[in-house]
Amino acid sequence: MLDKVLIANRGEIALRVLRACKELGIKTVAVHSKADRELMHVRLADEAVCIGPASSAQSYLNIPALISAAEVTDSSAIHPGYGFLSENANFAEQVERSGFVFVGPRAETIRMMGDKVSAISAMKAAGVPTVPGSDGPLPEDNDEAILATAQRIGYPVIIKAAAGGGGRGMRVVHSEGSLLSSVSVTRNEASTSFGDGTLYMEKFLENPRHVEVQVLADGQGNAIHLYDRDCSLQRRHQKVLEEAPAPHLEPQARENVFKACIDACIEINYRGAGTFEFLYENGQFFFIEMNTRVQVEHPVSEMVTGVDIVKEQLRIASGLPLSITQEDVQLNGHAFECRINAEDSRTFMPSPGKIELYHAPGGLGVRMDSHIYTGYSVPPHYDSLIGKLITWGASRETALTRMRNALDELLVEGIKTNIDLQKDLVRDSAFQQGGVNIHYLEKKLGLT
Ligand code: MV4
Repeated sequence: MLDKVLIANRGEIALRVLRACKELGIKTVAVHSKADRELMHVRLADEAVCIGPASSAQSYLNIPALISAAEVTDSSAIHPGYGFLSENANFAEQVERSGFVFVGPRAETIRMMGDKVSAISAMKAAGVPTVPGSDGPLPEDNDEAILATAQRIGYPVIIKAAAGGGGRGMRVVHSEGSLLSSVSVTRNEASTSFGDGTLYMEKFLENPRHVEVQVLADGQGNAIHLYDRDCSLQRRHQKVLEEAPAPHLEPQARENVFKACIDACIEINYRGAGTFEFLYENGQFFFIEMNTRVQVEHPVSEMVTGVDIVKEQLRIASGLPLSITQEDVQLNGHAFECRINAEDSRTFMPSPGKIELYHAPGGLGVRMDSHIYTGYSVPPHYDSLIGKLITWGASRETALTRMRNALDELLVEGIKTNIDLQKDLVRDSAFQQGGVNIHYLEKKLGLT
């Protein structure tokens, strides 16, 4: 087992990784900016290293400082959490070249998945169902070929940047007349934003759900899935409320997609935790992207399987095989996660400031993953996530009832939060029925 892990992150995920390390008897190193020296991850880690003066995100992106911190503390590995450097292949490469274990996939896997064109072609080759599309990059100098590709796919189509993902660098095209100008604008945006103007094209699915499959693979020939999550409730590509399993899926399509994900992990010799993102429409799954990190919403999968995803990440990074087989993973009950954000309920703008009172809910089937406390100041510059409230129940209805009650117990005073929005959502009748699509929340917010 790894001896000491440096956690290259802050906030709730730094605490999440700390807890997993402690259960495994792994020593921990926190890193922090000067402004963050009072934070919970610094208090709870065995050691802490200040890696920068900046109160902005810069410190946590400073690769030389992170590697120096690993060196001076004699750490054996670096866990990146999510965000920051978690899907940066160059970081993973530098970590490993410096003699540390990167808790995540090999750099080449991260690079492959970061390029959405190569990710899709690898998954398609492995038998994962993909969206009908260009099957490769759009040519830079052949307008006729681009028009023909769109013709073959059928309008509407969506133009996406190969280096994009998570909703950045995309444009929907409804008819031939606007195709070439849209391609040109999207290419310029992609070049400017990502330094790579490579584009691809897909059939635009009008009303899909966002369903993802959690996997774990040890890079030693073993791979398992931890079932699915529905993350359709989102606003401007920011997920708001997630659940596991995804409700009302076509059973055969679902079993097929689980098998395809596992086969793909074996095929590419995947190592670590990963997420296959799908659009789900009319009973069919369409792969769009793979995430090579632990995700914000991983707890809902943990609650319905009993598998500690971060502990498995650390075991895999230690060179150990998966501690469980697929037969050991039983889907049990239902879980929801409400993201608690420090934000203005009308404008959704971040709302930093001092938390005058914090009281976390409790009880059976209630989990609060958060780093905040009464007196904590939510800093500006970072994303607005201040915690995740997760509930479990033997049935979806029980889990949802627990979430309603837990949200009523949750007190965060002194700053603006989205708690009232979450209280409203868990009482929404379409959401209570289950299976709303990716447009549901934005439409609801437009009306209310
Ligand atoms: C799509 C799509 C419809 N058709 N691709 C947005 C985020 C990025 N991961 C992929 N996205 C989409 N890709 C095709 N072929 C609609 C979206 C999309 C979306 C996807 C998942 C969750 C929320 C979304 C919100 C708007 C658009």
